[in-house]
Amino acid sequence: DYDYTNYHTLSEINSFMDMLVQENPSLVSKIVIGKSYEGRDLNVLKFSTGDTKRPGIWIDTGIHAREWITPASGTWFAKKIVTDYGRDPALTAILDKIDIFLELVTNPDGYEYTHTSNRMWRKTRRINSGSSCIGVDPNRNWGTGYGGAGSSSNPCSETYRGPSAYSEPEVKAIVDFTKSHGNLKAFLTIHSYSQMLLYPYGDTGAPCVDDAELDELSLKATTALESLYGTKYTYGSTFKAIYQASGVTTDWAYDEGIKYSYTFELRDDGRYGFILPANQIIPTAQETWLALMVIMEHTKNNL
Ligand code: 0X9
Ligand code: ZN
Repeated sequence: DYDYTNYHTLSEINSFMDMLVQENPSLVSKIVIGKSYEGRDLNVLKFSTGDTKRPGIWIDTGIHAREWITPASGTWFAKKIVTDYGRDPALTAILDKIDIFLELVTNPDGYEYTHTSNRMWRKTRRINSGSSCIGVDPNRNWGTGYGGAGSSSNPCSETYRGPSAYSEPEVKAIVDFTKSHGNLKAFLTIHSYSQMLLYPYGDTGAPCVDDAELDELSLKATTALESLYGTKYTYGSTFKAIYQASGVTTDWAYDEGIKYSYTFELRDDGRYGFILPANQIIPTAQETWLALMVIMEHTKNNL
């Protein structure tokens, strides 16, 4: 059985996905939305209780390779969904109307590299022409605000934006999937660390049209999260709450018309940072799930 109290390699997470599908074939399926730069499958779990084309909620974890707590939490979410469907009325009501798409290891080349070579790797593993530095920041590579302040043109930078918008196949695959789906209502991208809930925009201090609603929903979500173990979260627009960042996922998703676009920054607040001890995986996943449920319920009530 899968051990949720430890971090896992890419191949272990891939086996987890296949097992989950095998054990819950009427609820879970696996979609391959593309291939990574190094040729690995980009796997997405689809949770769906109906065969008609329903609205969708997107969740991705592991887009930054070293943020191990995020795919670890994501696997726990996946198990939670199959356990709670038909038992928890709130989740059941969501899944009776909406499909959930969960990409656990959004940057598989980078994730593999953090296990084999450098635990602190963040970016993709693209070979940059004209540079000996490797990789692009997949959270600066999106087309909205691409190239702006809060991203770098230097391939050696941790926030290198890449040669062009959507240059990274890991990013492009999500763009293509989102467009072909055409009906995503929430887009939740999970990072660590800082204990924050962030909404658009990142590239400008100007509030987005839905600023008031997204702010109020952030309060509800972080209140639910804090209620379990007292973990303190701050929230706000990316630009105001954290720093200027352009070409980020949520700015793109929001401008695609997906109103409920949020970035989570999970535990902790810096004591361990990216190297969060494994004994915090389950509590982190449990508390985060409460916030996700608040956002998913709100999404369901506002289709
Ligand atoms: O800088 C980032 O990419 C994110 N922080 S992290 O330490 N996980 O790298 C925050 C950027 C805000 N993200 C979005 N608005 N999508
Ligand atoms: Zn990150």
